[in-house]
Amino acid sequence: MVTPHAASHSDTLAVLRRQHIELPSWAFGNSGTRFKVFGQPGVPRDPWEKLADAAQVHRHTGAAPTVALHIPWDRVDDYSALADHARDLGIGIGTINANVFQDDDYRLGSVTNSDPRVRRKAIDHLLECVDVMDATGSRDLKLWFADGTNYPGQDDLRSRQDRLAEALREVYGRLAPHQRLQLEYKLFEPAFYATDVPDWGTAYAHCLELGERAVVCVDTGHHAAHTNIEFIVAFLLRAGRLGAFDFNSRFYADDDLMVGAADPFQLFRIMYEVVRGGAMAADTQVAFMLDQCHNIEPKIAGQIRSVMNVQEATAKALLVDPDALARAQEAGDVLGANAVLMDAYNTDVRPLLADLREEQGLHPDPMAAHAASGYAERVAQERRGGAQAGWGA
Ligand code: LRH
Ligand code: MN
Ligand code: MN
Repeated sequence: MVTPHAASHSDTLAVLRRQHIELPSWAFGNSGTRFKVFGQPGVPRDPWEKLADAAQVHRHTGAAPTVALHIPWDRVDDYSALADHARDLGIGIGTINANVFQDDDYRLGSVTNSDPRVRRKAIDHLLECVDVMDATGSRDLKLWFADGTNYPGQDDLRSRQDRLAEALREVYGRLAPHQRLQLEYKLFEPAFYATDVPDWGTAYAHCLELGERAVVCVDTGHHAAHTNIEFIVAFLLRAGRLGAFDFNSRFYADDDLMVGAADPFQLFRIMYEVVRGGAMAADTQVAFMLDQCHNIEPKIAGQIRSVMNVQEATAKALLVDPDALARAQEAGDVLGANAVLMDAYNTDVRPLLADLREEQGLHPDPMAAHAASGYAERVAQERRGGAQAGWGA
């Protein structure tokens, strides 16, 4: 058996200590499926309370210091005041997600719509999101388009690419030099026949046209079954175009379940490529974000569990011994090379992470600490009539 001893123990701890996982504001609101949104007691009534819940996740994990906003779900009058509020809570505002999918005008698409009036409206919203970034100090604008068609012949596939490129060019041109455009792809849904940004290749090609600060966001739930996501990660990192992850897990479609729940081995393989590609370095340019909905489980605890799942996958990926792996690969030792990875994956890293938390002054078990804190019971008393995550809001 090859004993995993990859990075030295202290290097591994240093990486885990600085690991930063961004939370989605929408994970704290009520959510559901097309069939039912289940309300939960104590859910936030506004963006200010969503930040308070995110701060609770950070308080017990020490690894989730920023929150992504979704505009207009998180629309407020004063975004710098919201950023101050985040700071007072010990966290910060991260990525700004645009929303051009929840308006009757977007029935046939947003930036790819054949109607120039609708395209203008969509682009204006994207530009407004850059204004929000200016106020919050955010680096990343994340764009996901629900655009696509349901029937062959419904619209011209190629013209829609032209309209998309034109819109992206205008938004990219509005960014400040320190700001980036994240382009997120998704295989299908809500469009079923053709989606305008269906895969990483399309997103990557548009990013290349735009310039260096246009990067691809990999939402792990947005692929066909059995897609080798770690290959995409390796490819994009090599090309310098992996901008972010939207982590979640799936059994069937875009399920938005807790990351690492459906397939922890896949998450490990992804995190191994992240480590291999140098993206766990202190100056990493990759944003690690959760994009999940907790329809039936408690939301804050669901986020805590997800952060822990990413930490565990990362710790295991850091245990892969690169020298032993390279030796086995060079020797064509198929089973030996595979064993190096499997030995790391099969290591129980929970004690290591518990020690790390204690060293940071945290409870070794964030789930237990949150449960014992009484936070959920307190907000259930204080908050009445919590808001929906955004869907249908
Ligand atoms: C689309 C998506 C995208 C949206 C979020 C709410 O499925 O992954 O990132 O912004 O869900
Ligand atoms: Mn996403
Ligand atoms: Mn999604």
